[in-house]
This record gives sequence, structure tokens and C-alpha cells, in this order.
Amino acid sequence: MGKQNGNGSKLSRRNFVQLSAAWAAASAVGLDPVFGTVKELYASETMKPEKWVPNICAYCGVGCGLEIGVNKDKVVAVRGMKKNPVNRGDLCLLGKNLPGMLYTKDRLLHPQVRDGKGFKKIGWDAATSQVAEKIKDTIAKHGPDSVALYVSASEYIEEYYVYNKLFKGMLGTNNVESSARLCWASGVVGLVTSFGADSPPCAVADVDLADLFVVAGYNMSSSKPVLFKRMVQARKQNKAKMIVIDPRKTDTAQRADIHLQLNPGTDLILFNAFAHVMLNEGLVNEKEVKSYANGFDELKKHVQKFTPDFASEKTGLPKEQIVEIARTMGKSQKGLFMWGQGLNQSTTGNRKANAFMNLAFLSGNIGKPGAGPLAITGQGSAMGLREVGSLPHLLPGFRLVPKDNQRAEVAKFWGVDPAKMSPNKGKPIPFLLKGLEEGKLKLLWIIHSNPAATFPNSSWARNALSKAETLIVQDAYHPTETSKYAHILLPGAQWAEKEGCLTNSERGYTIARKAVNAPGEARPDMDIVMDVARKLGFEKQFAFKNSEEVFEEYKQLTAGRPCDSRGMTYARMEKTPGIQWPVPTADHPGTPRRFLDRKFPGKDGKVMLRSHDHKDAAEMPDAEYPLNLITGLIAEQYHSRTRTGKIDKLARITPEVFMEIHPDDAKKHKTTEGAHVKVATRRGSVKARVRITDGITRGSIFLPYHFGYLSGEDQAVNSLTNNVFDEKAKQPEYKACAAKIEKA
Ligand SMILES: Nc1nc2c(c(=O)[nH]1)N[C@H]1C(S)=C(S)[C@@H](COP(=O)(O)OP(=O)(O)OC[C@H]3O[C@@H](n4cnc5c(=O)[nH]c(N)nc54)[C@H](O)[C@@H]3O)O[C@H]1N2
Ligand SMILES: Nc1nc2c(c(=O)[nH]1)N[C@H]1C(S)=C(S)[C@@H](COP(=O)(O)OP(=O)(O)OC[C@H]3O[C@@H](n4cnc5c(=O)[nH]c(N)nc54)[C@H](O)[C@@H]3O)O[C@H]1N2
Ligand code: SF4
Ligand SMILES: [Mo]
Repeated sequence: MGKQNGNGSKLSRRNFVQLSAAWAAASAVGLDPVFGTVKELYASETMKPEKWVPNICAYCGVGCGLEIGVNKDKVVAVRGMKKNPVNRGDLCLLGKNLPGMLYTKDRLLHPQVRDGKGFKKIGWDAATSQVAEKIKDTIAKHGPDSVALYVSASEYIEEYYVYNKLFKGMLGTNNVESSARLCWASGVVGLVTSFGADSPPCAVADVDLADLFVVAGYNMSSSKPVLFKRMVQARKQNKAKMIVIDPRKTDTAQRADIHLQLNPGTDLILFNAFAHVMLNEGLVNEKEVKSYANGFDELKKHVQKFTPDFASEKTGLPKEQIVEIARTMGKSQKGLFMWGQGLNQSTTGNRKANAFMNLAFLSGNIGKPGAGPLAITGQGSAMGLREVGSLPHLLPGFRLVPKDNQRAEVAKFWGVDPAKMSPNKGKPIPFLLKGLEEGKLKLLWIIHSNPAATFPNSSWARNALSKAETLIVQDAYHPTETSKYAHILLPGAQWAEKEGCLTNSERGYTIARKAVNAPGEARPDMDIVMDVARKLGFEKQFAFKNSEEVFEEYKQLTAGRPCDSRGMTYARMEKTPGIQWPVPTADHPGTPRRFLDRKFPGKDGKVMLRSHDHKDAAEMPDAEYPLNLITGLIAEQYHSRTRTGKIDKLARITPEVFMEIHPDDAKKHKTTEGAHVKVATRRGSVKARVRITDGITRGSIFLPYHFGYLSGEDQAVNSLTNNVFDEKAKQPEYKACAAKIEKA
């Protein structure tokens, strides 16, 4: 394991080179993202803070509470918040290095408009007037659905509320889309179709109780380090088993008791084979399962063809191992089933999520503490945005756009004519971009997202963005891969510079207090949108003086809904972080776990066992493109690197795109460790440095996806990926396409 020991000295470039070499040698991620001890990499304090301000990490869905150390209006330190029940004072490499993202040379400081090939500064009044006018004119000419908003899954509840109130309530279009689409859409559709509603049942504290962790397509040690560390510690105490299912021997897999290094894309076959063994060997309590689940007989019949022999042939795993693990699952009393993008980012991601949850249902691991499917979403606010309705089919309080009565409730609350609120769902981002390409969508306003870097087949996405009649980009930085295409650029305040609250993946509330003023003229995203709303004539509906007033209005709309949050206030969030909805009254303690009575939101109060067939990825390796390309994250970078890419000590660890390849394939393709190669697919090509490792299955290569074309035209990893999407959820298939390698 690539554990490094800090010796307190400053890391020189040479040390970094050594670090990088150690990193490479430890196959996947050698810097020990979980128990990392290179002091310099974790040190955040640059000056003694005068005060500490409660906030939350800007990155992943674990949602670690933290305190921001401030001195003279500058963030000089962060520390984990001890009283936050999720992280209990801990922070990972990314969390510890948050302050570095604020003070970069490329912060967007002023509103700007396109001026020839460049941009020129304008004042806020002119900028928001222009945005309002463009929206008004476009809707007058082409109707409400000719405009759209694309936001992130990392914003505050209040921001989402304001966005949705304006677009869905006042402007009459449900085109409010979010990057949650790229992130967890298949998993959420899986939850909805397995449980009958969007209902994550478990709590993070369940990891302290479990006797079995099944981790599928999830590189948790790098993507959720604080949670994974807690799992590793709990496992030791409870003598729990950890099974990791991943075609790569990731750092996570290396720490597991059993690593199932399956052939990519074959998970559904494996899960159905587990069900086959459990059902045929009498490991399932049929009467009990039927009392809370529908679809039992159908599934039993369906999985008969998924014999261990058949699964072994398809997955490449030994038959005996498949049988043994099915038995372990069947016998487990407290099994936690956790999954990530290795299942979701697929054209059949929703099916894989269903088939994975079947295993929890069949083994009785549901409706009790320490057991069940624990879905920790990718971005920090993916849960919150769903509650507030920040997707094209949703309205606040998990209400559904097409449901007349639910739409009418919201219309009444907002004081608008129900006929003005559109009954048609808005469009997911693949269709919004297609709309731009075809000239049907005229105006796109992007807040807090960088699709020109993160969307699959990014050359196509860039071309679509370039076709917009009006593209408004609201970001904390400029240039980004996306901002280049903007007509209007709006500077957003970011983490530490604004106030709001969010709920993390376990439905827990945390407040983010403003710690410092934003640089230049940057302003909170919510304030910018409200200014535009008021200029569009909705002064009365957007008379909020601050985010707390917005929250107070939003929470009234949760009355009687699954996410009832009327018992929450800012003061309560600050005093007791992590209270989980439903929390209907001020004296309600919150709800750590749901469905302990095994009464579910689905038909007859039951969950659904779903019978699915396997389908190959849209593009499989062939004679011309013989390799399967997997993309994913690395521990020290976050998404498109607009933030972590500028923190020198993080950026230097992995300065360029690398490619993991199996020794046998390296030989076959006549390449060597450290060489540069050209990785090509039917859509584009990228230059990558070769890392030879037996940690990846033969026939596949792996590239980290964080690099966009601003890192170099030949570094844009998403110019390779395939713009095909989950059949239901429309999440991209980032984990599989056909590739070849050539001499660079
Ligand atoms: N450091 C860091 N942390 C992050 C982020 C970040 O950018 N950087 N982003 C956050 C966000 S938004 C998200 S969504 C999460 C993502 O977190 P993860 O889901 O953990 O990350 P990925 O690397 O996308 O994919 C997980 C694993 O799926 C495996 N995989 C690929 N194909 C298959 C397959 O066919 N079957 C199986 N079983 N596995 C497969 C890959 O090898 C990879 O190890 O991380 C969050 N945390
Ligand atoms: N090939 C491949 N591609 C992938 C993935 C993969 O596994 N493989 N994973 C996908 C996943 S899981 C995800 S979640 C997406 C992420 O995709 P994106 O959401 O597009 O990625 P980010 O880099 O997080 O973009 C956030 C943008 O908002 C800006 N920003 C940060 N804070 C603020 C703020 O407070 N206000 C404003 N206005 N702007 C702000 C940042 O500078 C940045 O430009 O990428 C996806 N892309
Ligand atoms: S685990 Fe996630 S939320 Fe916690 S500090 Fe790390 S990136 Fe932030
Ligand atoms: Mo994500």
C-alpha cells in the first residue's frame, strides 16, 4: 500500500516526482487517500484565524461539516466540525485543501459581455437587465420552452428554490435541469423503481453496525474518503466483511476482504447469479420477503438462467467464488449495499441499481439498522436538489410536474394561475444540447457547471453550446471550458462567500454561513437570479431579504410531504447539524432511518424485486477499436479541475492525463511504462502517459476524466467518451466505449 510518511519538511519538486512515482507504482491510487500522512498535503492553516465560521465541504455527497478559519476577511484555515455526526471532525485531502481554491488568478470578478472575440466588463445593473431582456424577448418570440437553466448538484436549498420558483412558477417552463443527471440519475431511478418513490432509507451511522459491506462500482477510498475511513474502522470492530466489485484493483479494492475483478459491464449478470444461488439454496426466507416485496415469483423464474456457470463465463470470475459470496450475502444479518458510478454510468444503469437492491431485499437486509441500500450521491446537494424539485420533472417537496393536483398546490402557494404552470416535463441536458444544435432551444443559462469539459463527446457538446442564440454562464472562474462560449458572463460567489443550507445523502441538514466577502463584484448565485426575476416583473414573489427568508418560505411547501422540514430553522441547523428529514415540528428529533416498520411507498406498501436482462454497452470493443475505455476519478482532483487544478500541491501529483493498461495489453500494443500514447475513439483522441498495472482487467484501459481542453487540446478526456445515455434516467455511459492506442 502506498502509505507515505511525512517528515515535516517542505515538499520539493523532487519529492513530488517521487510521490508521483510511488503513486503510479501502487497501481491505482497510491497516496493513501484514506489514512494519508503526508503532512504538507493536508496542512490548511496559513495564518492564525480570528474566528471560526460553521460551514460544509464544497465537494462530495458525504457532506462533511467544517469550520472556516477567517483572518481579516480571508479564509486562512479549515478544520472538521466535531459535532457533525457524519464526519465527526474528519476531513479528507480535498476538504483540507478547500481554502486554496478561493485565491486564484482566474477568479471571475466582473460581469462581462461578449465583445468580438473577447469580453468587456459591464456593471451589474446592465448585466441583469440584459439577461432579463433576453429571457423576455426569447419567450415572447419562441415560447417558454425556448429557454432553459442548467445548474449543479452542489448548490444550496435556497438557490434551487429561487431558480425553480422563477422558471417553473413565473416563466412557465420546466426546463430546470441539473448536473445530477451526469451524476446519480440512474441510481435515483433505481431507487424510485425499487422502493416506489425516491426514498434513500439508510443513515451513514449504519456503517458502524454492518456485518457486511458490498461495494459495487464504487472507488470509495478516493471518492468518499471520510466515509470509507469510518467503514474501515467499523469493520475492524465488528469483524465485518468487505466485498468490492470493480474491474480495477483500486485502492478501495485493495483494502477489501474480497475483490471481484469482473469483466466490465457484467454486473447485472453477477447480481442475478447471486440471486439465483440465494433463491435455489434456500437462503431466502420466502414468506418474510413476500411480506414486504412484490415480484418474488417472477424474479425466481427469471434468474434461473443466470446459473453460476453462465455468470462465471460472462464475468470471468470463478464459479465457486460466485456461489460462496451469494451464501455470505444470504446469511448476512446486517448487510449494507453501496454502489457508485461503475453501475450508474451505463446505458442500463437503472437496471443494475435495481438488480443490486434485489440482493438487499432477498437477504432480508432492509428495514433494520445497519442494513439496506446506502446510496451516497456524488455531489454535496444531490439530495437537496431533488427535495426542492430542481429537475425537469419535479416541483418542490418531491412533487411531480405532470400531476395536476400537485402542480396546482404549488401554483396556489406561489400565487400564480395554475394554467400558467406547464404540465409538460422539461428536458434533460442531452436534449437541451440537442435543442441548441437544432436551433429549437434559444437561450441556456448555466450556473455552477462546466459541460464543455464534463459532458460525454465534448466536441459535440461544445459545438452545440456554440449554436446558442444566448448563452449565459455564471461561474466563479473564467476562463472555463464552458465560459468561452458565453455571450454574458456573470461572476458567482462560491464556497465560504455566501450563505445557505443543504441536505446531504442521508437527508441531514447543515448550514453554510458566509465566512468572507466574495472578490471583485462577484455575488451569490441566488441574489443574481433574484435580481433578474425582479427585473422581469416579479418583485413581489422575490422580495426575500436573505437566504433564511427563502428557506422559511420553502419549508412551508414541504408540509405533509416525505421531506417535511417545517421543524428546521437556521438556528437549529447551526446548533445541531445533521438532523434528518422528515422533521415536521420544532420538537421532532428528525428521522435517522426510514421504513423500520417495513411499510414502503410502493404498491401495497411493498418494495419491488425487478427482473432485468443484461445488455451490452452501446459501443463494445471490435477489431478497429479493440479496447474498452473506462473513465473515473482520482483522489486529489475534483471534477473539471476549476478548483482543485489550481491548488499547486494537488495539481502537481498528476500533472497530465495518464492511461492504466494491463501488462499483457501493453505488450500487445507495443507500449512501455512512462511513454506517451494517443488514445483514440470514434469521437476524438487524447495524449496520455502510460501506467502499466495488473490492477486493471485485460482488454480495458482507464483514464481520469478531470482534464478538459483548457489543460491542452489533446487532454480533453471527454472528447473520447460516448454520448449515449441510460435508457430511462438519461445518465451518460462514461464507463464504457471502444478505444484504440497509437503512437503519440
Ligand atoms: N476525489 C474526488 N472525489 C469525488 C469526486 C471527484 O471528482 N474527485 N466527485 C464526486 C462525485 S460528483 C461522484 S459522482 C463520486 C463518484 O465516485 P465513484 O463512483 O467512486 O467514482 P468513479 O471513479 O466514477 O467510478 C467508480 C468505479 O467504477 C468502476 N467501474 C468501471 N466500470 C465498471 C463496471 O462495469 N462494473 C463495476 N462494478 N465497476 C466499474 C471504476 O473502475 C471505478 O473504480 O465521487 C465524488 N467524490
Ligand atoms: N468521462 C467522465 N466524465 C464525467 C464523469 C466520469 O466519471 N467520467 N463523471 C460525471 C460526474 S459524476 C459529474 S458530477 C460531472 C460534474 O460535472 P460539472 O458539474 O460540469 O463539473 P464541475 O467541474 O464541478 O463544474 C462546476 C462549475 O461550477 C463552478 N463553480 C464552483 N462553485 C461555484 C459557485 O458557488 N457558483 C457558481 N456560479 N459556480 C461555481 C466551477 O468553477 C465549475 O466551472 O462530471 C461528469 N463527467
Ligand atoms: S469526504 Fe467529501 S465532503 Fe468530506 S471532506 Fe472529503 S470531499 Fe469533502
Ligand atoms: Mo457526480
